[in-house]
Amino acid sequence: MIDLRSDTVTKPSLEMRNAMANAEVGDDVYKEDPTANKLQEYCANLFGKEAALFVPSGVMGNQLCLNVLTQPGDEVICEKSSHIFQYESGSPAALSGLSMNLLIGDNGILSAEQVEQAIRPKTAYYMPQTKVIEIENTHNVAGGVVYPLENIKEIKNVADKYNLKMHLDGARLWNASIASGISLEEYSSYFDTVSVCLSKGLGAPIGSVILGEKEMIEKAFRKRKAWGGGMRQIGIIAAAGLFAIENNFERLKVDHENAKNLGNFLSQIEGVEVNLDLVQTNMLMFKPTKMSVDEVISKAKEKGLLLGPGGFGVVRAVTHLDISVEDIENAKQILSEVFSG
Ligand code: TLP
Repeated sequence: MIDLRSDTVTKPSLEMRNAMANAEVGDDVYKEDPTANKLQEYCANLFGKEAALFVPSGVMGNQLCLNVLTQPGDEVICEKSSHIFQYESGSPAALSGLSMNLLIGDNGILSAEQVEQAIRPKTAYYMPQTKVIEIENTHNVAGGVVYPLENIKEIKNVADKYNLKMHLDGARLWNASIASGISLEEYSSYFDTVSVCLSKGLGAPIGSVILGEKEMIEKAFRKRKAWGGGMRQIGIIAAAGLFAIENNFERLKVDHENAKNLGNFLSQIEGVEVNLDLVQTNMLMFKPTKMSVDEVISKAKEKGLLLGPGGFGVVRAVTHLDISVEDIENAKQILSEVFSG
């Protein structure tokens, strides 16, 4: 099976497993796991933030960040197809009592003007108080689109003008950085809190890291425990994260080339629409015009290719560490058979 459903499906390599097996460990609830501490320090440094915290998942990372930046009844401005709104089980409301002010972006990207217009007036005491602006880089549902730095800077200016906090869902910030050449530190500098995943393109089996000022991360540490995320000999998985950053970050460009290669091929097939301008990282969204999304997914599966549904009536293919150039060639063959009937 060639599995292009997500970059979360990668399995740890032998070298990664060795790093995990050899990790020094301790009880992280006492903050005594040397490998988790090392990963956190390493990431704080890499992203230019005061502190970092290892958390079990991207969802927990985002939700902890939103929680420590807000009070119940506050509002978060975000894009309508953002992961925090669409795919996190209503947690902003359920866990932190937040409402979401949803804006429709241009392929996931918000403009500063749009954001500014959505901010609640301070004088309207009966409205929710706008507290946080959230953006997602790369933007998943838009197809792994890289947020233009200009928009980020302008949105940050708006946040400063109204004294709002900024949160970055950087599940795939690694991909954005490789595609744009903009450092992780530069991207992070515009945000109060950042959440990045180790278990996506980097290929670790578990884990995310959140970053911010010491005070925020200390609050998140307490909250992580309260939400049942206090872990013990966590070095076993933190070692996989360190290994992943050190060995699998630069190579993301291979995944990007593979996605482009597949995108170029699909753009020439009848019955498929692809916007190649949006194939900027490791994702590819394509719209079947003569078949349903489900039909394409099930026909491809019969032939040994796993695909998933994208956000809005499109098929999603995601390239990753366990996908070779040969796999892409085989995927092309399978897709040409699927679309030729
Ligand atoms: N995304 C998954 C699915 O939930 C859709 C995927 O296969 O792409 N932020 C973004 C932008 C994400 O894409 C994801 C996962 C998360 C956060 C959550 O990460 P996890 O699954 O580790 O909680």
